[in-house]
Amino acid sequence: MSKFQSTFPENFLWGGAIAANQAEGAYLEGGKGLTTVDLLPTGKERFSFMLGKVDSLKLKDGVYYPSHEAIDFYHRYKEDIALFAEMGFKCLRLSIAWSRVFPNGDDEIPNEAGLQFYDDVFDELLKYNIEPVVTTCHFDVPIHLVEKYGSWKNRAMIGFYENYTRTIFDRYKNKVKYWMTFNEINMLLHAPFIGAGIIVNEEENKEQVLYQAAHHQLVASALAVKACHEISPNAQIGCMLAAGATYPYTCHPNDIWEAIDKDRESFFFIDVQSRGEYPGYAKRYFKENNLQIAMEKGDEEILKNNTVDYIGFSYYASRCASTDPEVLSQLTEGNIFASIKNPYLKASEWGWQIDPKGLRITCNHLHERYQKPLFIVENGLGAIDVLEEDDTISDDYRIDYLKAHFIEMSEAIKDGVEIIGYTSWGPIDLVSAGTGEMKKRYGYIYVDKDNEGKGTLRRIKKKSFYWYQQVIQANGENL
Ligand code: P53
Repeated sequence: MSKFQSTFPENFLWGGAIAANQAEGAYLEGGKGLTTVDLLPTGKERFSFMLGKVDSLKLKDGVYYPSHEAIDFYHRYKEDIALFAEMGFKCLRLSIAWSRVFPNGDDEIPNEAGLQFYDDVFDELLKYNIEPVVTTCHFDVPIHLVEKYGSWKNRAMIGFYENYTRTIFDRYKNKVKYWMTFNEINMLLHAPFIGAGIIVNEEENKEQVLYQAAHHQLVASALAVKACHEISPNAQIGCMLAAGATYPYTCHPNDIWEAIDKDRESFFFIDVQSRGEYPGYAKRYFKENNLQIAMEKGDEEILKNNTVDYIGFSYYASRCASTDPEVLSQLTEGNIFASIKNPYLKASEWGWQIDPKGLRITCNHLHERYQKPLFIVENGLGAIDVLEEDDTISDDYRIDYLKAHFIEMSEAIKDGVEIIGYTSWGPIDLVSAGTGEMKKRYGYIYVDKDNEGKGTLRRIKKKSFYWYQQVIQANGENL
């Protein structure tokens, strides 16, 4: 049993989290291939695209694609990492773009320029003793795999992903100690195109397609765990869940059950990745809904023998569940996970319900369910910031949000939950995954760029920069 912690452990990994497609830009440089996210525009059209209603896999003239330049981390990573180091980061979560390493996804030989880029980034981090925490796939499936194979609908993806992950585990085995397989794996059910490169055809049984794709991802994830343990025995590899507790809207038993049921849509993935087998409730669901999940001999054994070392998750908001049609007619907007409005909570400008205590609840739930270390790999407030004439940004609302969440995180640690680290989302402003906007900012560092792509890309420290620097320095003792 791990030691009781009355406060943040000494080696707690404070840091921030970014993703290749939302930060790097340079979308075709260094031999990189096109990915799903490179096709996502901004505005209303983006949402239907993300859900899998995709009319074409070609770029269109006259459309602005925010990932193409993003915040140009590809060229500015040294400057950005120096700023992270100045804040005292112990780790940086980032993702490798699959299509930088294998531009088409099914190539025989990896692209050396892509591999070299991440070598350079990891070296730069290690120079400042910043631990890289690496997601193998953060929403960006090489477009060739979508066109030729239908992405994760197709079992062939398992082999391509295994080859890709073996390549990067081997290449970076002396540099990376923390890995994660698929970002927000449960996103597949809610937004299949951004989640897993899946286009849903009208004639298909959507659930059948999605759960089959989920099976392929789960086997692929387990094979990545296996490969990581073989190639890099000192590394740890985790899963990544879009978390957030679901509360029953009332104490009516039907609402209680509804909340459990809603959470299980997400836990389903982690139950397989962490416990190594399909849970009974999933088998029942498949049977009663006539879903046939094609499995090959050996799949169950692969899942059983290769479970994750830790549970990575994002936490932005909690949700409510109800069975009352009256209540259900008032769903909140602004998030892929539509939720009933919780009358006790305030929401962000994008309608995400702010619930610090929900983080403590989520940590306790996950700990009780899996009995493995947790890693909070995304959390934060997307808000509109104002750059004043004197080049300052007073983002007190962000400090308030983070502070309240940190206090609840420390409560969870006192509850006995083992937490490896905390990486806030977008420590430097970057492109929003959900909306493609730049003005939905999460950073401690402001980036001069607007929703239309205009701006100098200049980096400016916000008030929260200095605040987070102090939190890290005091290891959370000063909250
Ligand atoms: P944005 C919702 C919608 C899209 C991606 O989201 C999401 C979520 C929240 O669960 O997941 C993560 O940028 C994701 C990041 C993303 C972040 O939430 O829409 O892993 O890529 O940027 C925040 O505000």
